[in-house]
Amino acid sequence: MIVVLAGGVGAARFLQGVVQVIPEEQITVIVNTGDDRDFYGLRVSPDIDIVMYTLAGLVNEAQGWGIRGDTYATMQQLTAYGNENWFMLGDRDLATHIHRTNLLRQGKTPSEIAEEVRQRLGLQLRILPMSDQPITTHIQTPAGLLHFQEYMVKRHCSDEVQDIVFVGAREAKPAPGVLDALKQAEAILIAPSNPLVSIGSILAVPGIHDVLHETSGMIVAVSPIVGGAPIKGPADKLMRGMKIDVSAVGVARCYRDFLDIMVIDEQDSHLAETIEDLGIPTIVTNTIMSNSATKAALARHVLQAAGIHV
Ligand code: FO1
Repeated sequence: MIVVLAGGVGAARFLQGVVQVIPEEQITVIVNTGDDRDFYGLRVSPDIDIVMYTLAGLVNEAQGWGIRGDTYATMQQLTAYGNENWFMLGDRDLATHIHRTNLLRQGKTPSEIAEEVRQRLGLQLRILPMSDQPITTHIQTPAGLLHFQEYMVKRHCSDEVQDIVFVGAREAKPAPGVLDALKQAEAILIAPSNPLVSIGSILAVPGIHDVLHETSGMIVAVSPIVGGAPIKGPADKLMRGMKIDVSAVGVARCYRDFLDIMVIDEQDSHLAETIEDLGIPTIVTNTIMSNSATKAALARHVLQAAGIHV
């Protein structure tokens, strides 16, 4: 079994490659839920939805989130009622949040709901939220402690980043199956996701970081930073705020205490030596996932680096 630690868009695209190379039933994805937030009384779990919509072929490819061809009539009416509209939820996407919230009210857990939706969407891989308890990523800024979606979507990452806080992490537990999957994994792949918020929140769940030290499976990470900038999202602003070099070297430093192999892009080949000096063997390849073939090629490289025959 292969475990993938996943955030949103970058992870979903990476997984589109992984499912081409190994059977879906052999993949367990542990997904960040630190970005979850309630809107209009509905629980939105963006990274779980991004991963599921992408693998089910439903995603709006241009955005990387939401459902392709979705309409926004409900949002328009909510706006007419005076609601805020900085987080755009499409009509069909809202069905997912209504369904999730309804099941939560019936007493189902986030991992039970993820399993239910996965089956309904016809996906074969296992999708586990990192925790069934709420852990919410917040950014400490001069304007106060902001929920990650507020920092990113509402305020367009314009605030100075002073700290990253995972509210609720200390009291939370890994979701059922998470620790066992990590212990039993033949390989653990860290998707090209934001190391500080997406992967950082997974690592903040008590027990997960420790198990990464104990597991016998190889741990291989793909850098989401290429040529000194993230492919998507605000990783650069967060890394700068946290005084981490905005480069594949900075990413490797985030993971250095448990990482076995780092995968970086050809554009960053000059950084391989510096990462190897940290004691992390480094593989240089094309990590730009522009089409289905490049996604599969990257997945093959990463799995082979982890010692998996593909
Ligand atoms: N990102 C935006 O920048 N603007 C939006 O209005 C927005 C809506 C949205 C709705 C559902 C969903 O699942 C994701 C959505 N995202 C939106 C993306 C999301 O905020 C981030 O990409 C993830 O949280 C980062 O992993």
